[in-house]
Amino acid sequence: MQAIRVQNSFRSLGFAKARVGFGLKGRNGITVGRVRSVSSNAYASLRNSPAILDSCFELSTAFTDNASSKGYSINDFLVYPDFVTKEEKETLTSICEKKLRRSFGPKVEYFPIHPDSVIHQYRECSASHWGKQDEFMKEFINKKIYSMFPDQMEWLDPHVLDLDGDGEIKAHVDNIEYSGSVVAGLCLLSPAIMTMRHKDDSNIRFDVLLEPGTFYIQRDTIRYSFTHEIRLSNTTWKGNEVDRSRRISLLFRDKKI
Ligand SMILES: O=C(O)CCC(=O)C(=O)O
Repeated sequence: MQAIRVQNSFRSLGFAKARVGFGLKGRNGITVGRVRSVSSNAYASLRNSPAILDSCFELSTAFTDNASSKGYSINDFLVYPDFVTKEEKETLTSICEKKLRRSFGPKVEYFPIHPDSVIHQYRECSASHWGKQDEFMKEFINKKIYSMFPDQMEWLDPHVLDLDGDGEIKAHVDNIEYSGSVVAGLCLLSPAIMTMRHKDDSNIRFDVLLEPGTFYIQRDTIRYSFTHEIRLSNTTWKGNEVDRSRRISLLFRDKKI
């Protein structure tokens, strides 16, 4: 059985209204959306479609066999491929890169290992402010990302994680003291395969293909009972080689209530 990392940073191992956007152009030409309401009941009912389950997931037999006895659900890892358009991906990547440059300077140097010892060859910053793009990004995040969740959820500052081509993320559970029931990510630049393993039995696992432009939500049973990792060695998806190179993810965690 593999070791589970539980860290002391943010990694360690009702029916209120929410808002969903559908189609206004923001200042950068990005679609940030008009606002409509959905309930937190609708959030709880979100499901991966059969087509997404087929194309983006690989479940182990042990995962399927133990789901009801162990009480976890594959719908606690939701995948939305093509969540943003090509134009939006480029705009968001450029904004994230500018944010990284302001945090670390123009020379691109990756840190070999994070103090939490989970992430290798990476740069990471939290973003309470996005410089000149602040208004635009906050509107985008509110209307496109937070609108997927119930209104009463409160959010920590987003993080930008830049993983070099030879970077990787070891198995961990995000610190349950630091944040709430959601770890969500918007994936940019290159695809990655994320592996989730049950904390008590690493045979209970599934892999998820995260293409650039995908938004994923890891919540509740999967967020708490499964580790997640992105390994350098994991580069084959359904028999095809995945082009693992530099990847940026924009990460959202809710506040612990
Ligand atoms: O980059 C990602 O999508 C996941 C990042 C991650 O595992 C973390 O920040 O704890």
